[in-house]
Amino acid sequence: MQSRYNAAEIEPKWQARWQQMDLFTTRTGSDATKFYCLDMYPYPSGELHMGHMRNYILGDVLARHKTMTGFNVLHPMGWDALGLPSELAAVKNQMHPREWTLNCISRMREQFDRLGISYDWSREVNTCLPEYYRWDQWFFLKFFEKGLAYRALAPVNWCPSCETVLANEQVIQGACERCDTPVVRKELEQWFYRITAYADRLLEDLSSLTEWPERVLAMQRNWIGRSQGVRIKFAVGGRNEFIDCFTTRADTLFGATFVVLAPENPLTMDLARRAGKEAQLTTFISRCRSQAAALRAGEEIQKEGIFLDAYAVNPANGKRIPIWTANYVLMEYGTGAIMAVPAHDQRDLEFARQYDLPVRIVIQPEGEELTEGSLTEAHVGEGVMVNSGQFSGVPSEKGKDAVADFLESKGAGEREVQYRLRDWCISRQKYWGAPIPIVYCDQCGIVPVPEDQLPVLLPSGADLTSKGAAPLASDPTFLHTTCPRCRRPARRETDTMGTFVYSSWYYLRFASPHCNDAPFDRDAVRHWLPVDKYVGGIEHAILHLLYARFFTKAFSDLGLVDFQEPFRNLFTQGMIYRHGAKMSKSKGNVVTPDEICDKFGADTARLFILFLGPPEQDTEWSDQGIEGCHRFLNRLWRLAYDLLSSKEGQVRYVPSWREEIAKAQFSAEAKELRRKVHQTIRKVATDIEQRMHFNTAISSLMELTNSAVSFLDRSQGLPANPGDSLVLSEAIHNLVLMLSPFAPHVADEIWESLGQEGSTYRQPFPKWEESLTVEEMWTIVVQVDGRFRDRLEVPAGTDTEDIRQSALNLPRVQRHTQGKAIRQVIVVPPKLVNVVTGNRTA
Ligand code: ANZ
Ligand code: ZN
Repeated sequence: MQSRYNAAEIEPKWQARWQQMDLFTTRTGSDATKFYCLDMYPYPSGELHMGHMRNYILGDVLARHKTMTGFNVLHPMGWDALGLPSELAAVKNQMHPREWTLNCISRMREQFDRLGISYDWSREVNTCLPEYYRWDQWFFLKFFEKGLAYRALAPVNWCPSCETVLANEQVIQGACERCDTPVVRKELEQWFYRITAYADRLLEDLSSLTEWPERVLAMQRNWIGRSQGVRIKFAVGGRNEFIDCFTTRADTLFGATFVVLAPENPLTMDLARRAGKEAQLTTFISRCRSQAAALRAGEEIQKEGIFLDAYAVNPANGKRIPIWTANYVLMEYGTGAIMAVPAHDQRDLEFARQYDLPVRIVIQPEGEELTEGSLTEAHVGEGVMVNSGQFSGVPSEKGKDAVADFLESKGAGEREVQYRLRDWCISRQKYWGAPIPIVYCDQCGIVPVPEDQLPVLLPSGADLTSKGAAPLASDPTFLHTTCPRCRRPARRETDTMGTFVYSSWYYLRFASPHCNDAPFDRDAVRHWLPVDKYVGGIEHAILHLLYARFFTKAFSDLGLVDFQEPFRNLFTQGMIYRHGAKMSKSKGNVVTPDEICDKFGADTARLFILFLGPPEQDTEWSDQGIEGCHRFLNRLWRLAYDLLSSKEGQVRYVPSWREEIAKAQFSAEAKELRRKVHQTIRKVATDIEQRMHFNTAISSLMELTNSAVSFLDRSQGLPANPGDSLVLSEAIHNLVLMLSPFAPHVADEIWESLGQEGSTYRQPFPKWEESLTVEEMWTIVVQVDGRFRDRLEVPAGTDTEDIRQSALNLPRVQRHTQGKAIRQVIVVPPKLVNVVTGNRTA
């Protein structure tokens, strides 16, 4: 063994060895319990920084630890290679997206390998290859057959000068990122996946996800946004026409003093026309469109509206109430119309005050008497119904049901459930995606491409920056085809699928990545899924996870899988900040793994990112901390070196310690070190398994190393107790194995120097012996003024001051010292405490 730790030498050596040994190839046909450890795959940006690496190192430590504890582990990696991020980066770098992406992938694979991540590369999945995306097209066809894929008009961002559709990311403050022209909204026919058909199941099954962070469950619940309410019919004055309003507060119906339509509601234009306010409404609509939907529905925005010169009838009391249109009512939610109850809804109140509309209190909070004139804040809470005809006196919560029953019996309303969740638009008018497998024929209409003609290949000849709606339309050899049904000339769909489509099922593909007659092999998926630990960023808490859950449920309905939820346990890691901002290339504050590897080596990089803090929390990067982690590895190396090179008769490494240690005699210090070894094993194992708190696990390894080093320092040069050598051998042996998931290269190198075979990865993770972790206790006699009063139990080695305090706190001691001054406390560890009192205190 060399005296100095040299990461640059040992890391490439072990990486090559691991490859020769085929160490990370998943074992198939093993009867060990399976463990599927998945890290969210990256999109190939070309450069992973330490912020990204936190994710992958966390997953790697877990995968390695699970392997060492006897599980059969699947730990794969792939590339989210198709979609807008890659296309934009490629265009910027003036390369074809395919070439750009493949370059990035090989660069990033090197980065992963250089850090010693234990991926099974034989299962690599790359979504931009036709062998992958053909299955996205196949799923599309299955969904289409089932009515889960459909075409509808939907708005896109359109740059009138570039004549192209822009992704949201390409719109900078309302203008095109390329030419600064203001972006307009344009309606296009696009493809949707009907995720709303699964809204209820997506919501209900959240309760089965007991190993997901509560925060993520809440975000999903909110996104789905289930509301239970009533759809109430308001007759339009003098006509056989109704406005449906969705409300969650039927109990406030008597307080509805006007109706508000969304500006985009078709009825709004109808009424405006009759009122001769068509032009006014048109300007109003375009002004509303420039306000983001989320803003419009909020309370902050300045309320604005137009009276439509028409009246509706409140079905509760037959009163005539005016019909308005206003910016704060959205077309996309509910029915695109509301009954306004200004006394009990803040937005309605602000609107009513602005346009001088009546406010009518119908819910009185308990113990208060609200008055209409002075109301500045709506009372949105519970109370008792007032001014509500036959319902007056009913508590508002009960009133919701009572009014709903009343409306249903009159045929004036129906209970209804609304969701905030919208169908998923999968169409992109972009090049770098899987073409949607549809053909348009003048005779036959919309014709799906037959399964046996898949994949519809992405043409290489398309002009990426072409004018017109979609780049694929610029390639005539792609665009023109024959109708699969009638063989007449037809046109292909030119939209491609968005990025989220591919990532909705990649975790299934890893089970059988080379399957070529199906998206995945049923048995392999049955064996490996669901994912046992999914590690990734909180930024995917909503869309990606929801889409993946939707795919799984839809696949289950198609008979493709036999489970309902793809990810059993989810771990969301916190972000890395540096100089106060999230680490990212655009902020210019990244630290690359290569910098750290060059200077300190991969093992230090791995340890450091884990040592920064609890992995679920956001953490600030610190350049100083790295040195500390590097020093720790040096110290451990030195310990092994000293043990291996010390002379006969001194404390030294004994390869056969395991056989001898049971019957050996140790010094008191050695006994204590041994206890520390077993306590550390227990701490590290539980920190990893129960909480993924790798930072505290690493601290314990550092402490144990320090204890072993100072023990060795103290005994060096002295004639050795043979038992002490065995304890130090046990310590170094377990340290190296425990370190293996965290810093695998140095662990394997020391392992080899200790004369052991192969890689630590193939060794069982250390187990502790509970009996050896127990602290020895001292039983101390406690006297007051020389007379026995009690006994005190403390862990052996407790310091004098602690013993003194514990003795004084004993109830029996307190009884005998009460009211007296304490002159002196004599502590004689490990046997005696004597409390000496003086005169009575005043
Ligand atoms: C009358 C009412 C009285 C309301 C009251 C609230 C309080 P959630 O829980 O989010 O589903 N609303 C319905 N459709 C809307 C739309 N398209 N744009 C803006 N607001 C809309 O909210 C349901 C409530 O949001 C509904 O209940 C409606 O206002 C409003 F004291 O109706 B409520
Ligand atoms: Zn046809």
